[in-house]
Amino acid sequence: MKYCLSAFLLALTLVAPAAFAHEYSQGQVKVDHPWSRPTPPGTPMGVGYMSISNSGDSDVTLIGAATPRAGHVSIHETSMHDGVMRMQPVKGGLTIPAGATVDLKPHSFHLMLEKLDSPLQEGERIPLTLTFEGAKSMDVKLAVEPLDGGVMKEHGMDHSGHEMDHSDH
Ligand SMILES: [Cu+2]
Repeated sequence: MKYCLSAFLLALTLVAPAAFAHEYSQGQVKVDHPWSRPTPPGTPMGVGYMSISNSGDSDVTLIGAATPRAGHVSIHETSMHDGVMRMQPVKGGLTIPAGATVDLKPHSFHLMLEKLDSPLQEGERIPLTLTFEGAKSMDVKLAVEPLDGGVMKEHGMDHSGHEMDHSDH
């Protein structure tokens, strides 16, 4: 399963999210191209990716997120430990330093949409509220972008791998 997860993440890295760009600005925070992946029926978890920029002169920390479509949203980080890909919660939130941009993307930081009420469908826009420390909360929409056929199969594996990974902790 661990191997499958790594293969999936590699595959995702090679598939550039092309579709459509959209961005949201509020005060010093800009959220660029929030997007997600369709989920197979019965899969309880989806992902959220975006790029967050902080043009202010003080740090901003993403401390939470919520959507009506999921029971819970976590901020995760994917990292390598002894050659094994792992996901774990980002403790204390994800800080976007003054003047910096942090990318939530495959293989790295991401939001985990847990306990989905129904599968995420290609073309949907998922309302998402981002909660920051140092900036106001922000409403954005995750665009659910298409998967190509080749990635679909491994996408399913990712979620089983992910669940297994969580049970380790
Ligand atoms: Cu995760």
